[in-house]
Amino acid sequence: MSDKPKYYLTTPIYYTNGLPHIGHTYSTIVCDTIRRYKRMRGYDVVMTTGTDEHGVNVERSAKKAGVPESEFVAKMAAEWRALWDELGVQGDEFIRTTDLKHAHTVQWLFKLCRENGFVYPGHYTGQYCIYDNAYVDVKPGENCPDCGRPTETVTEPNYFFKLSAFQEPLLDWYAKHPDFIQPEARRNEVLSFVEGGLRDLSITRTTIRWGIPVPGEEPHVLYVWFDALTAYLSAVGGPNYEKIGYWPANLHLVGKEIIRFHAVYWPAFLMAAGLPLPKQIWAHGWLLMDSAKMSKSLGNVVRPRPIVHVLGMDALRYYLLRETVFGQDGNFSYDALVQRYNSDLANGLGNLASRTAAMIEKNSGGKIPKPSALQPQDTALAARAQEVIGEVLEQYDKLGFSLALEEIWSLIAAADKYLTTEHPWSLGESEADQQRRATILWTAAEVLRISIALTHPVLPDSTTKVWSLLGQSGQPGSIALDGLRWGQLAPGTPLGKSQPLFPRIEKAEAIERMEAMEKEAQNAPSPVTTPAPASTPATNGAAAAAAAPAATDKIGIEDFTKIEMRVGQIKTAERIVGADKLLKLTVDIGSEIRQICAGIAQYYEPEKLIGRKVAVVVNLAPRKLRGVESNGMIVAASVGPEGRPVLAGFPDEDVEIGARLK
Ligand code: ME8
Repeated sequence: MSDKPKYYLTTPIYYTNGLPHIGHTYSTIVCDTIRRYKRMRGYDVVMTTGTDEHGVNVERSAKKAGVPESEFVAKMAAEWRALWDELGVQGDEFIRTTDLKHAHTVQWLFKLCRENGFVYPGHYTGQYCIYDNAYVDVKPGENCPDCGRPTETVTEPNYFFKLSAFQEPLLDWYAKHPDFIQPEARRNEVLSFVEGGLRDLSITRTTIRWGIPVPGEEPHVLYVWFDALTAYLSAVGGPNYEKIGYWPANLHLVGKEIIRFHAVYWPAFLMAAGLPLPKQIWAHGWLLMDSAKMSKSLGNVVRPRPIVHVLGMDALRYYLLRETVFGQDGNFSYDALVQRYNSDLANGLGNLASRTAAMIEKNSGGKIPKPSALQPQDTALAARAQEVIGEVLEQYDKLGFSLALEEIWSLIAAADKYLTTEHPWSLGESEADQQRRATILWTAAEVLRISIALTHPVLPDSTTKVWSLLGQSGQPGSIALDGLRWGQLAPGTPLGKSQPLFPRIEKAEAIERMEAMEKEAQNAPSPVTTPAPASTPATNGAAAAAAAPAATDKIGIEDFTKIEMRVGQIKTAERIVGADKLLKLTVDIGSEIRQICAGIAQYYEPEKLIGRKVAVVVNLAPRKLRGVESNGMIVAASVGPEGRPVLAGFPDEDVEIGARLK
């Protein structure tokens, strides 16, 4: 067992009756950022996310899709999981409330509450909101006060939880643990709710089939919130939580609309069962679209994938954490997103990295130079960087992501200004000038190294590229932030390969592409009703020409822009044993080197392909061909009846590697 201090945090366990939008993405990215940050501070961290798969809503959605509930939720959970992977989210535990280990934990918790005298049988009649899975305090015929949708009158025999018995214990707990609920406004809201008196809570249902049964008491199934909240515990051992060692959680991060479930019901269930309570519940604000909460029911959602396809996952992560003050509501706008991308990422971090590396390449033989006599402006920048380290860690500890990033970007701006005022490019070749230039370039590179270490939890992808550009070993995620100090950049370290970070993008075009993809996604059928795409190896090898499309098959420009094609250069090519048609290629596409399999082995000699420029579809999902991973597709014409592949190329002009085909 690790002797590092443990840190356990959770996202909400998301409903599977819809697909993730950037509201869900926000909570998950925040958790992932905290997870990465805590690791860099020396903690043994576990993060749980997952899917909340029971309830009448799922019953109805599955019926509508014409599939069994289990199939419905399995497909939806896979979609959620895949998206988190694409966003670089490193969840350690993905718990599904249909997992067997979860059902056991829920039944165990119910049993403990019952044995301790906090569960009793009764009947309940009330207005129920099937969308929020909660009884609501309205009259028959009235809509849900939370989501505005119709409620249903439900009468059923069920088991009650004696929530009323926990008013005093909860108030006592809140008083003794002033940081239990964050931020302050949410704490006050919960306090006044509990001070107003607590009514017992119905925690089983007999009107719903799709849920975790109460053993020996069928048709009672457990109330979805009793079920879902327990997922936090079942992910880390359930009844064996002590042995696993991560419970109680340090942090449940949720949106503000579910604070009551987390800060009142959940601690009451745990108290009733005699189990330890989580240390903190943090309820963040909402992402708004046109001033309303972004939500599936209002239909005003924006999905993460189009943004990731056009700007990259780091751009979305940066925007979400920088633009909204954590805890408050924040408006989403494509305009602000692209603005931030161009100004902070392309012109800020990206530019500092590329200009510093280019100058070191040119003047210092591609090795980190050795600084010599320092001038006041060098030491001032060093002092500022050292100060920023402290301030950023302090902000991250308070979940002040926006301020932390502001600090880092002020350091980047200071380094940019320093380069401009010191203008190392205009120094000559005298010994003194060379030494001065070396000092300036080392100083700029050291600012970059520190900025990268501090930014890594938010921008995992691009910081990894800059880290290797600076010739640093390992991954930035393994930096110990507690030991980060000015002056640790070793002179003489050779730079790594330069990779484009944040290519500048034309705003109108970027927005048009994202909006077109978003529209397309909204009109797409649910993944549960859509058959999986047929597996056609040719699409990942050389593109075999499909039959010419019929006139009615024409596509719009928005479909075409979804395909990202770039100029690539073949670096290596080799045959694959046991696959006569396939070649394994490595292709430089500007931003990275990709491994791609192409079905051209019968027509092209591998050694003759080296150095050849080709058109590459770069945003195809990776797949395995004959056990070899292929990450992209080389474009080729298919000629003659046998479909001989002829590689598309650029014979007339020397095109830049990575240039986009439009
Ligand atoms: O409530 N802005 O699941 P859910 C910011 N299954 N965050 C948002 C958001 C927005 N516009 N919309 C959603 C459930 N979220 C239950 C949770 S936990 C044991 C059970 C985020 O799929 C935010 O974190 O409706 C919110 O609390 C959560 O998604 C709701 O996800």
